[in-house]
Amino acid sequence: MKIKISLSLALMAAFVVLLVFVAGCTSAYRQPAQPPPAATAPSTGDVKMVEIASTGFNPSSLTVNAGDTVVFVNRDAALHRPASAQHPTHLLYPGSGADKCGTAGAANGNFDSCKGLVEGESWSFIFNQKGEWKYHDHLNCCTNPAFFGTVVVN
Ligand SMILES: [Cu+2]
Repeated sequence: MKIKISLSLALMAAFVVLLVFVAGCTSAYRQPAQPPPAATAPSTGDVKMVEIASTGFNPSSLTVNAGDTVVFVNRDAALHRPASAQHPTHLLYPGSGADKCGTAGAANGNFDSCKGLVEGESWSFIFNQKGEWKYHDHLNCCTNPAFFGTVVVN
């Protein structure tokens, strides 16, 4: 009888030790939480802003360095769509084109917001190609000469 009790006590103790060991192992091997992958590659450069008002782009001419991000923000009640010259194909900036809208967007190097920005909405583009890049507001360019701009990338 005494042997039976001590045997079951020993079995219970062994079970508890095993339980603690397993719990310790699983938590020790747990990996630290990883941040979710970024939707687009982060820019390594500066961030500059171009505001779009009813009077046009401000500033209308901007100089940046390759790798800088330009944020276009709509401060007007009307829709505005910044896009590479020339209207309507938007082919001037390498890799751009109105025909690439719908699936590519800025993530694929397309200098075209591809949609009208509503008031307060912003759209950013990373300029990796050096040069002087003319652009326009695709939705207002052709009736208002204010809606043309230039980004110079050094
Ligand atoms: Cu256009």
